[in-house]
Amino acid sequence: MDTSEYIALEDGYGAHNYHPLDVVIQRAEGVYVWDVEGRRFMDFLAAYSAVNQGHGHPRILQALIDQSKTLALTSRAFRNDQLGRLYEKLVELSGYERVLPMNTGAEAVETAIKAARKWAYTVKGIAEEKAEILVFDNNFHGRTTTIVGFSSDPQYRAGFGPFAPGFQILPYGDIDAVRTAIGPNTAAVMLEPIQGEGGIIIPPDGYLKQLRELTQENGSLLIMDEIQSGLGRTGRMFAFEHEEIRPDIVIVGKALSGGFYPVSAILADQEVMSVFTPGDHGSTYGGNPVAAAVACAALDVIVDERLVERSAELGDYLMERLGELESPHVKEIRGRGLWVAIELHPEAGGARRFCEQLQDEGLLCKETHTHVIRLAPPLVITREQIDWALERILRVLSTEAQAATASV
Ligand code: IF1
Repeated sequence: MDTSEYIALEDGYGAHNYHPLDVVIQRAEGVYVWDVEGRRFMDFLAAYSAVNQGHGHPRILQALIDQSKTLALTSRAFRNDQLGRLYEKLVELSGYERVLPMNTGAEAVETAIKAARKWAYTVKGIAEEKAEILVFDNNFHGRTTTIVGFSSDPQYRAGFGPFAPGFQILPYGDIDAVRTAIGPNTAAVMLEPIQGEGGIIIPPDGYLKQLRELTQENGSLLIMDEIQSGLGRTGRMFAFEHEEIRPDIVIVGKALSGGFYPVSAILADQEVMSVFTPGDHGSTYGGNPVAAAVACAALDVIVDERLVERSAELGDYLMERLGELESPHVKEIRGRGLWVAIELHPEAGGARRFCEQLQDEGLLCKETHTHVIRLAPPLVITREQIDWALERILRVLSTEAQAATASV
């Protein structure tokens, strides 16, 4: 079958809940993917930062194979010999005392919400059913009805109500709005330290530190969703480290398994995690032996291959080279580590067509929020591969500019 036949097959039987680029990928390795026609592309999305370690990393693959051959699933009704290893590794890596493992990012976000609410009632002493969690516009924390209930994106909410109460949406980056909204019933403030889907939105310097101070004064929890920003993406193990704060709950996922298997978790100290008593919360696959073995290998790769440092060094290089970009279409270029947004002026007509031109040049990027080209390659990328990608990005954005100018 060729590309169009694969697309017809997928579109003929699947729900149309995505609008993907028309590329049908068949295999992948490192920073590269190949489509069914044998065309090679460089992946500048890395499955939304789930593939920080590069596609098909042999150490993680081997862990998946070995563990799957030995013991795949026991359920948490029994113990297994892999879960404790993952707990220990995450505790050593993060400095938090406890781990609660789940599968998808949304499940870990829901777990953080349950932890914050139960902590609010049993520790802070908020009246039952009165706990409130402050969240922010342009957030993305997943697709469950509770989570989309506090999304500011009309499309994520349309048709899916009624929604869970107990959330207040505030402008992201505006500390005065938090100072006004935080109160005796505030259980927690939850945010992405850098908003991914929102367009790689970096808050004002000092904002995270001010949130930390405000939540400490108020006696509420600070929850960081690091599912996309974490595990090296921004040049630190966790993006909150750019402001040297310590949240009360950290949510991890995606690159926690290097793209091989859904693994997520929340990290917290015993004071928060001890609100969960046996039977409070769980999941059939959460903390299963394959998830644990794969996540251990994925974390080892991040450390042993210095992916955090690479992200910082090569991210600086990428930003420096993008500084050469001369295009009337570009409004702003921003980023941290190997996570960069090229925001276009609305007159450019949207980022999608630039992504489609880059696809023709052999580079796969994904637009976000209409006007932003998101650059997020696997953290194993080399400087030479970045140069290869930059040549195409600079050409497409500047050529397009010439064409547009010519057509005026
Ligand atoms: C889709 C977006 C990115 C996340 C953060 C929680 C989750 C995500 C910060 C939930 C997931 C994914 C979901 C996927 C596409 C992608 C995405 F475009 F949807 F918003 F990355 F920006 N917190 N993000 O980024 O994790 O339940 O998916 O494991 O839904 O289309 P999940």
